[in-house]
Formats: sequence, C-alpha cells, structure tokens
Amino acid sequence: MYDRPYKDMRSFYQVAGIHGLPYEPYDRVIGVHEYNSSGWVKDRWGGYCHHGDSMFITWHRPFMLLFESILVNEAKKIALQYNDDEKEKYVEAAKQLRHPYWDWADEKAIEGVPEIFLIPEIEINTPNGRKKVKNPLKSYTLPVDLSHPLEKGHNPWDKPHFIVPTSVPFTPAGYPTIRYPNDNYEDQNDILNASLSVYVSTVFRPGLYQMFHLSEYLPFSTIGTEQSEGTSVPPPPSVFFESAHFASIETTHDAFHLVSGGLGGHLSHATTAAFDPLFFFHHVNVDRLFALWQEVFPNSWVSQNIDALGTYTEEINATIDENTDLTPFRKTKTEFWKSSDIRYIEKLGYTYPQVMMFKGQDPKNLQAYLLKLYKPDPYYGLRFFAKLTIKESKLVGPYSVRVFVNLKNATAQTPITSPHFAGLVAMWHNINHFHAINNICVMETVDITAAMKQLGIRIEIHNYTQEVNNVTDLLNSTTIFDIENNITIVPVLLNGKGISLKDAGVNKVEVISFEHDKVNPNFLEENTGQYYDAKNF
Ligand SMILES: [Cu+2]
Repeated sequence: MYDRPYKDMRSFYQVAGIHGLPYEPYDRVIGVHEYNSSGWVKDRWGGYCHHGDSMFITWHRPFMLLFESILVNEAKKIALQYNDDEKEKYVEAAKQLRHPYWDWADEKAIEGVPEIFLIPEIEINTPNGRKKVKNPLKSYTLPVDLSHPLEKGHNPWDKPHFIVPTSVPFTPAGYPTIRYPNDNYEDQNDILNASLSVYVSTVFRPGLYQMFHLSEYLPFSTIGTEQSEGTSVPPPPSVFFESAHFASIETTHDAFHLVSGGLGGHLSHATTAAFDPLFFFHHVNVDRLFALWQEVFPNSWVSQNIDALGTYTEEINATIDENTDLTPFRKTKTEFWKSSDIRYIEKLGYTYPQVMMFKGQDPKNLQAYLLKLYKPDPYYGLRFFAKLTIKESKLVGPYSVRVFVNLKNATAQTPITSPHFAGLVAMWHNINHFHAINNICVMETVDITAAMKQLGIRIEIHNYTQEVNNVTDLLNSTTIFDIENNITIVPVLLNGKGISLKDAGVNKVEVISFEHDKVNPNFLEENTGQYYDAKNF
C-alpha cells in the first residue's frame, strides 16, 4: 500500500487521506473544497470522517473494512511471490490475515506502546530472502506536500532547528509521520510511553469501565450532546439529560489520539492522524469496543442527531440518522454504505474473539467480563465523578482539561504523575486548520475515585452494602467535597501551556457520586447519583 503510486485508490496515501487531509475526493465522491492556499473559507470540517456526532463510531467501521480488505489483497498477492517450498504457508497466512487491534486499555499498556510501533527497522522474510527493512508500523512518509503554506519546502532536519508546530503537524512531502517530535524532528518515545502509562490508569480504563455501563446509544457513542440552536432535531432520550453523561467511546478515543501523538505528532490532529500507521491499530480497537458494546446492549442503535461540525460532504448542522450515507464508502456503484448496513459485524463477515467467547449467552455475562477486565481499581461501594461541561471553546488546536483533587494551586506545570491528578477530558475534535469550531458542547465525566483513594480521602465510612441502608445519609454525613476547595480544573494545550477556563470553554463542573449496585450494573444511568456540588464558570 505504501509503494503504490499515491493517486492509486488502493495506496496508503489515498485510503488514509479519506479521514482528514488532503480534503480531496476519494473514489470520485465529490465534496466541498473549502480549503485553499489562504486557508479555510468556511468553518466546516474538511475530511470525510465524522467526529462529535452519532456517526463517529459507525463511520469508522467501513473505513477500517476498506483498509483491511486492501491490506489482505496485497498480502495474498505477495504470498504468491514466495518460492514453492514456502508459498503454501504464506498463501494460507494471507487468507487468515486481518488487521490487528491494539488494546490500549489492557493492563499491559501501562508498560507503553508495543515495541513493534517504535523500532526503526525490522527483519522480515521476503520473497527474496531475509531482509532488514524500514519498519512500516513506525511511520509513513508522505508522498505529497500537505504542509501549511508557510512550511512549504522546509526541511525539519535543517539547522537552525525545526520548531515543533503548535497547531497542525509538519507535513511536507518526503518526511515521515512522527510522535512527540523534538527540535531535531525525532520521536521522543520515552515521553510517549511515560504519558501513555498515566493515561491507561486515569483515562482509558475508567473511561471504558463507564462506557460499558451505558445502554443508550448517544451517550455511549459521542461527546457532542447539546443541540445547536436553530435545528429541529427531536430531543434525545430523557436519560440523556437526566443522568450524567459518562465517558463515551469517543472521548476515550480522543484521549488516545492526544497521548499517542503529543505536540506536533500526526496522531494528535484529525487532519493528519490517519497517516500514522498506529491509527489503524487504534481504530480497529475502537471498532472492537463498539462491537462488544453492541453485544452487551443489542437493542441500542443509532438515533437521530445533528452533525455540528459538518464534513467534506455534510453540511454543518445536517440532521443525520442510521440512513445517512457513510461517504465515501460505496456499497454499489450508486449506493453508499449506511449505518444500518454495518450494524451486524457477522453479516459483514467478521467478528472479534471476545464476541465469539460470549455468543449465545446472556449479554450480562459479557458485560460482567468487560467490567472486570477494565476495572480501573478495586471495587468501591461508591464512585465519585467530576462531570465537565465544555462549550464555546475559543481554541484552535487540541487541548485537554485536567482534573486535580485537593490541589488548589494546580497549574499546567503540575505533572500528571502527581497523585492529585484524577484524569482528563481530551478536546480533540474542535479544530479546523485555522478556525475554532464553537458549535459543539461536550459533557464528559472524569472518575476521581482512584485519586481520592490514593490521597487517603475516605470513600466509604462503612462497608455500606452490608451496614448502611441509606446512601444519602452516608453522603450527607461525610463532607468530602466542595468544588471550590477540592477540585481544580486545569486546561492545557498540547505544548504544555495553560489556558483560561473561559478560552477552553469550561462552563461548569459538577461532582457526583454513585453507589455501585452489584445486582444492577446499570447504576450510572439510573438516578441513584448524588449531586454533591456544582460550579459555573
Ligand atoms: Cu480516531
């Protein structure tokens, strides 16, 4: 796929280029071309991919399938090039090949990104014998200049030093994709692994743990929750507003993008993310999590929503539902795949190991398995959450909103390895090249229980399941939180600079606690939550 001419539809460049840059038609599916040398004409997202709406999770499914089917076809062709004594083995392997996923919430991910994504060279058995080759999973070299006009022709290895870009990553032709670039345009894998290790326990595992409790499609699938003004979309299910909006698959996915790319890294920006080969291992994992969630909640499915950001082919604020075309993925010459077509993975001819393990069983068994697998910390009778409402951000470029417990003077310089750091909400989607997109509202929730535990804040005064009948009394008797003193919200740009709550669009923070009812694992959605305190900014 790397070696094909870049205009070939089966080249890595063309397929990866569906997601964001170069904002050009794939498979003759014409969109708006509102990006020119002077920048964006309109505040509309220029790639085909959906973010911040209910098609985020369904759009990426045919995207992964397209990539995988091309990859497998290449493998089948390469297999035929081996000598007769090896050919059969490779032909068989190519038949079995599927794009792997990397589970970044697995406990093993605390040790960092698997080495296969980091080493510069690998030795493989080619049809012409064993060879050392440039590792295709470490980076991809852009064949086309996609750089900002000011960067054109610039060589990042030139002196004076390349300056790590604070917005769109460096993307001239002939240079590899990169993660956490330093001033010499080299990957900083130590920073990548150290950051990832913190995220696994503070963001990924708590995020998935919350997600596998959410039975409603919208809160599960996306960060965007509030309708934009002037649209006529019916209100979402009542549970959507009445209960807190817990971590969606999208917000956890967003956090992975930020932490894997870092400042100046291609994965950190929707415009360039798909050019890093790690993107596909990440998104196949996201698809797997989607498939598992579908098995747990088989009756939940795409509901009507609005596309607040727009795409290359979709107007801003277009009404979308399960019958909206997943462009540019063609089902036939005249029809596109729709979310309703990709609902059942078995009908598409694939599955995942954990889906198979629990086939035919009560979905609660799979849910219990997943909750155990991603449990962020030992069982507590109560869990505490900081729920953030973020809207009208003034920022161009990704940032994160960090939550600290009992550290009133926390700043952007406070390391995330601090025991006071509870977790964060990643803001990944709110960008175009040059304009902030403000018509999105994010409500996401950070689990602060583990940080409280680490700080020695008493979470349970009794083993309440046995001894305390009235949880409200319990909560009222322990004044754990007032937000003013106990919770500090710190928005931080990718370059580590702090920004004001106002610029970051942080409108509100609420602290909520829930009792975890073992009998009914859907505790997040039932109104058992205690609102402790709320603060508007
Ligand atoms: Cu993504």
